[in-house]
Amino acid sequence: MEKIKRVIAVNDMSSIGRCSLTVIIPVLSAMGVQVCPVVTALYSTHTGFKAPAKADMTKFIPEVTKHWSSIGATFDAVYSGYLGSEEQIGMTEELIDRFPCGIVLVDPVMGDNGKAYSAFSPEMCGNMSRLCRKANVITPNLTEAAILLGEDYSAAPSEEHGMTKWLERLSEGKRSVVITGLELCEGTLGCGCYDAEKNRVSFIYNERFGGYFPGTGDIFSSVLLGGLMKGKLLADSVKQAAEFVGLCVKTTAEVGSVPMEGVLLEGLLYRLIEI
Ligand code: PXL
Repeated sequence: MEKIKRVIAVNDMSSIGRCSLTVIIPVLSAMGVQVCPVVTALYSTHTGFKAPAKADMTKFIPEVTKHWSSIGATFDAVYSGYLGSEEQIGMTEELIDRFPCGIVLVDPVMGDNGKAYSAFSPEMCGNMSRLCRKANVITPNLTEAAILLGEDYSAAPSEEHGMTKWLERLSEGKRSVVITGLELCEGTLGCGCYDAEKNRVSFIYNERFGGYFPGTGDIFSSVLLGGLMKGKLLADSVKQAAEFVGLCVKTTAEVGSVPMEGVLLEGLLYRLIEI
């Protein structure tokens, strides 16, 4: 059996709604990766539900990393997602420095559908931009790409040429970039992909299914990371991630499940075992 690789996943645990660690752990485990969570907060549900109960874990984070250093723990990747404060963004930067890894994937979770999430101030968005500089792969959706570039979401490019410019600007010539949620082509949902190692841009289109489901960004980034940790090329990993998310959305929409509950992942995880 091959050595099991492991990833530090800096994210929250939302008990209901299938996002963040409740999807990251099963997805990466199915792909044969050990997830070591650094829990930023506990939520009763994700923030799309009204008034979730929350326990902030900021103070616990340095204790976790200190203990890991004391036992000489090592990791193959760092993956960060939803971070609740400027302080947590700073702690994630420290963690990346403390545990040097070949793969650092930052999903700059800040908003969707053209709007920043309510908890994200302009200062936090600036700090997220700084955190992205420590990554070798970032996976913003179109809303987050616009925020990182200081551009207006409504002025986002609507064709590949303009989107290539956004990908190149986000990469700053250094990091790979995957922009998700592109509607460049009627009836499809696309991803733009800049591979910094190969200096190559590609676009991937999948059939678009109706409805908005929370947590799909987390599932996408997790499958992508799983692929990269298996040594696959960025574009191949993006394709697999987009196809898996598409399958989850299609299955969920067919069943008619409540969108706020996220996608019905449980019955589809077996598909990731063979990837
Ligand atoms: O999937 C992103 C996410 C993560 N964590 C929490 C959220 C959201 C999106 O709404 O509310 C708590």
